[in-house]
Amino acid sequence: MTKTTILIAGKLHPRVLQRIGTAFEIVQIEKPDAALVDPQLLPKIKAVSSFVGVPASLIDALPNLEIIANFGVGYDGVDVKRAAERGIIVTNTPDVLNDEVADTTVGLLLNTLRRLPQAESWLRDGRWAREGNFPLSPLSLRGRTIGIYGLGRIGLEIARRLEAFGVPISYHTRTPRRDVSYTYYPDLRSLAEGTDTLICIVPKTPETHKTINAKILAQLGPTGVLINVGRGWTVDEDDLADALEKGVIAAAGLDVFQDEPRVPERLLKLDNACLLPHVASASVPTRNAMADLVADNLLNWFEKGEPLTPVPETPFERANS
Ligand code: A2R
Repeated sequence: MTKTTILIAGKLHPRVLQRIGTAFEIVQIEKPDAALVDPQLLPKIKAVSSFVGVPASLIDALPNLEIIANFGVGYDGVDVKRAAERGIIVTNTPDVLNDEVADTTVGLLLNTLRRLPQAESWLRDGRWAREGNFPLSPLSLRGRTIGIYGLGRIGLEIARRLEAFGVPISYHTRTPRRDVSYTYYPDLRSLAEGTDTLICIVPKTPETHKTINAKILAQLGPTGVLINVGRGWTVDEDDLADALEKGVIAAAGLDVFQDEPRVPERLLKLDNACLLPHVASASVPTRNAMADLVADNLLNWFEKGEPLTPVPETPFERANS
């Protein structure tokens, strides 16, 4: 029997290939560009897996495509509208990264407030011995009020962890959750007005573009702190750099940027910005779990005709549901 052909578009976690390499015929290309695929292979490809996204041009070039298995919970790089129009299932990797991203968010928050990376540099540079104690951090988690922008799978785990720190928690989503007692704000502006520590964990959608802008940052005020672990897309980086330079807010901790891996020079220069290279889910165990979910979606689709974690835009009606 001929094996089903799967296209791996761009660099992907090696465990995905280890898991599916024997069951399927694998075609690998450097980036998601149909021009890089041997034209004779295009009609054979029934699945695409990618970490960097799948544009409409690639979807259009594959007449027999059935499924796109995205590596990551955010699937904004996949043209999901085009996939849905063609009846192609898109899967992502929800839940398996919630704890890791939430843990990292708390770490980034504490690093931003207590300046722990700078304190370590102080020690390593010999300044502790030469100059004495590291300066007291002007900011602390004590007395803060947390506002979470996006209380989905990950946002909820962030909230649960912060509960243990004894800080009040509020949130904004389009629809209030019935299963939590945190204070709900119906819009982002009032959330920023009512809190001083804004944590962003919403997806990249047309509605969330640059929603954290000068007006929102001004509402946070001079002791305000912004933490972004969602997508760089959501923050107006020029407005943020202005706010950090002028003291409109006190500090920011960012794991995500608009044009990764490029980080604006203005942010790099700022001592009140704590910057990470998009590592929130980037541990060996969590990336392995994400790779397994990608592989299991593909295996389940071709062996049992069911995806495990289809995205809401390409729903899958199970025969017995
Ligand atoms: O608005 P709702 O009720 O659908 O709540 C979702 C919220 N959200 C928004 N909140 C306000 N304004 C919007 N325009 C908006 N769009 C979405 O974001 C929900 O509370 C949350 C998303 O949660 P989940 O879909 O469970 O995503 P998860 O797994 O927490 O990941 C969030 C994002 C990913 O899309 C990646 O970009 C990143 O974290 O890794």
